[in-house]
Amino acid sequence: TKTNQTVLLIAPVVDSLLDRLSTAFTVHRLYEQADAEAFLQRVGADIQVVVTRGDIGVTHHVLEALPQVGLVALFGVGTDAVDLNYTRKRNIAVTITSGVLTQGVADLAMGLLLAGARQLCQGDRFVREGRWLISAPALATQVSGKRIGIFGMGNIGQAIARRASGFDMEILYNDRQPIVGLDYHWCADLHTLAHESDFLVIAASAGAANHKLIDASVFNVMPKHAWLINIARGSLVDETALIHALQNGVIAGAGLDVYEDEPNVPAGLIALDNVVLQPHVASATHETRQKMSDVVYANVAAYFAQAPLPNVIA
Ligand code: 8YV
Repeated sequence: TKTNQTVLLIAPVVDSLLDRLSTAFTVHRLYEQADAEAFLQRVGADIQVVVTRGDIGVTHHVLEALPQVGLVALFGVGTDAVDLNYTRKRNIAVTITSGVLTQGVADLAMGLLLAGARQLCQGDRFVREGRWLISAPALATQVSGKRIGIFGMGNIGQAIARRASGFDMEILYNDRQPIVGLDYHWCADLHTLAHESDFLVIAASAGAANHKLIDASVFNVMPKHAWLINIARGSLVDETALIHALQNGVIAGAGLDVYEDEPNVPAGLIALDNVVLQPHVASATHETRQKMSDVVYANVAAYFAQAPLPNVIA
């Protein structure tokens, strides 16, 4: 029955998913509780499923208050905000919205790359502010024919590569190993990739092992004309070192969708004209979010039906 199928929602998700979940199951919203601790003490024992966003995850502390929980269903693909060692130990399954956001995220990666190199934001302001009437626009940087270096060649990295090949770009990548069947140039390490690329695009999953991996040592080997694009996670980049590199002409610019401490974007980045900033929206299209909702719902429903979980990881 509905009452013993209980879901805890950690953070807001799209309304259509909230509506569907609420119609089928009992849904508690942690983010609406004034006193989360008291709330967890009251309902924690009833919760069987946690639904949360990929970028927000769920803390140890909350999971500890849920003795019956058997599934964490992520609205997203990044698992860095969930302690997978702990969920494994507790025998809690984790599902992600695999596959459905690949294209949207790859689209935004190319958007950031083009917006940065072709100065789309500057051009827009130039027209709106009437400056075109009195002067000529500045020259920008060509994208077609350049080298793109993709760090992290999973589904998203490969979708970016396919788009880049449409721009006649030369494609290089780094991943743990060369990927069988991929006809792009594999670089054995990040620094070689960074050194060889006109555009370095970060598409790797994040975790403790690659925290702030893109640091000053990486920026220092990048060509001065190179751009950094990040649609993965802010934690992969040493943001202070990035700001320093951008301020001092160590690299040409950056296109960023993700940050170390969202939604706080450092004033140092905001002050720079050679960066394009987006508010973590790579999967935020009507089409993608609808598919993500469907995947989350399917996994929660499967769990309660004691059926195999379609998108389980680990
Ligand atoms: C979303 C994401 O921003 O998939 C991820 O890991 O970061 C994004 O798709 C987020 O999970 C939901 O708002």
